[in-house]
Amino acid sequence: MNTIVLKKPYENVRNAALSFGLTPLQVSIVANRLDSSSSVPHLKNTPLSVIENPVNLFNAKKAAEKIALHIRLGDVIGLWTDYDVDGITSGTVMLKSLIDYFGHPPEKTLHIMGNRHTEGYGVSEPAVKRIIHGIDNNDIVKPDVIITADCGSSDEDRIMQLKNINIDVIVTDHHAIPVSGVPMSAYTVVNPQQSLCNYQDKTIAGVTVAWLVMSLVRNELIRHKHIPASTPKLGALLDYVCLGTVADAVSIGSLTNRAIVNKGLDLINNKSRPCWSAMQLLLSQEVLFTEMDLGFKFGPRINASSRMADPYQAIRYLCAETIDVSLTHLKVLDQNNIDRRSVEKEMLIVARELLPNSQTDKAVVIFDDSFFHGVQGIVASRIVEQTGKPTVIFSPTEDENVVTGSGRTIEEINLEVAFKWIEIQSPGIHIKVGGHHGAYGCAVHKKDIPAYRELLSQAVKQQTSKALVPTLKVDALWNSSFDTFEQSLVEIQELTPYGRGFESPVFQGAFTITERRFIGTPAVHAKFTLMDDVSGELVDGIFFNLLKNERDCNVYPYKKGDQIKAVFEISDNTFKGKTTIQLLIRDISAE
Ligand SMILES: [Mn+2]
Repeated sequence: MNTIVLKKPYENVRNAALSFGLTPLQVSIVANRLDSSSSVPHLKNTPLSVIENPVNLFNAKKAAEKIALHIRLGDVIGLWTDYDVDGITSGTVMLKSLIDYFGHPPEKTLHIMGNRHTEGYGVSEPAVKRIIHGIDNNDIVKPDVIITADCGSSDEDRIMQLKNINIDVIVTDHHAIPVSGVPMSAYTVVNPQQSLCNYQDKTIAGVTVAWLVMSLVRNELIRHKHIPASTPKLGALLDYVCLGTVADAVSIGSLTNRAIVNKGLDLINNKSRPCWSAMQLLLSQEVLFTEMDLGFKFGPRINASSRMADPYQAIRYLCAETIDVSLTHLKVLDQNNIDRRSVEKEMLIVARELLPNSQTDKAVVIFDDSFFHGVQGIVASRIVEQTGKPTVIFSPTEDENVVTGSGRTIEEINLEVAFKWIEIQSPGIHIKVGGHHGAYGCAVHKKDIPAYRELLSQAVKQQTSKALVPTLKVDALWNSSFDTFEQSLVEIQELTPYGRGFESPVFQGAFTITERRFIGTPAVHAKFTLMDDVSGELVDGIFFNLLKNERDCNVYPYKKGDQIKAVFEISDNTFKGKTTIQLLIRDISAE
């Protein structure tokens, strides 16, 4: 059962939004999400001009000069990225920049990703050994320089090993800087999180940092006349940047991120590349893609490749030169995703059985020998939804004494603050740790799990004294100042994109059920026709996974004729070319 909480608007933003001429519905959306009024005028159709000059990114120019030098020398350039969507798109952006825009020979461009299961996140020890001893024991020359993206900030030891064999490492990243500081052995570190960085927007994705650095490399190469001044700017790569941004769940309240998502979606919907057409074919998509599609359809398929199999499969899909080839690769990703879902389902059942009964714990830490590393973050998210508490799911590694964990959280609790607090309380408990506000990963000794559970709970207690329960946040009670559902949806869509930090609006209203039936196989979803008690308007509603199993339909308490309170989002549903308004119901209770 959810606790319903009404969001509190920021008054200064409310006033600014009102005077800027937003509708009452839009005012409540904006004032519940932003704490500063300065971005109000730029929220609709945020233009690319809001993106700050990359020169302001600390060390970006130094990095760009060095990268440009290696390009001019024709050196072998290694690109080292994380294996999630942000990392994979970062790798793609850097590959495309080097090869397509800067004319660097493909055979002198190496993309290196750790194996999620055997090598782990970031610039990991086993992956460094692969480089020191030759990539996969092939006779490929070692890279002369390595550029990281979306990783590297907490990899000093490994970066030092690379430096010792004369490979300079340029770190580009957006993850939290560890307590011990930025990696000293790196040639330079570009990361908006570092205290010396004056770049205003600290919420950009790893792929955005990589893209900004590459745009400075372009300037450098033009300055040195290595490429013509007519070389196009890197704006056409914003489709990839957009995908990484949405999938990494960075804040969509940020104007930079909003501008990137708007432009990227335009490119994707204009089928600027075969991979976007292939996705449309696979999904039989009838309408334009939205940021929700990127998050819920593109992201999981691209992530599934490293979770279940080979991360390079996702690169092959994204970079394919024809729709046919792209679709062939996408079908493999799609199968990986189907496998991922079934593993996730089984793991979630076990995790729910292992959930402690204690209400006083402020965090959940669960380990089981059967757990699978590739989906532990997703399972952690589900447990957060269920319990309302920050959660770390641990799974076994090849070393029987060591477990790796993924943490997820609620908005109010900052995991970066939490894991740094743990680090100070119990130095060395983390064999490895890294992440940011919303998510982190770590490795600890298996014997330390009970201690870790206690530490995480204490760490969360430092940030809140409130009892943590699952909550549903509601923007406003549905009222007569709002327009019809159809017009309201238009107003909501004027403020796209939505995502973390700028969530899709949720309302609570009073309705009478005029029709109810259960659908699906098994029939656990409910379809309603509802009458809005305020306006008398009739509207369709759907409540996915309302029942635990089909048999419960006879005992479900709310039926035709009942007056209820429903928490809902407004959406539309297109079926066979016909679009109708449909409320996505999240909670029903007695009026
Ligand atoms: Mn990232």
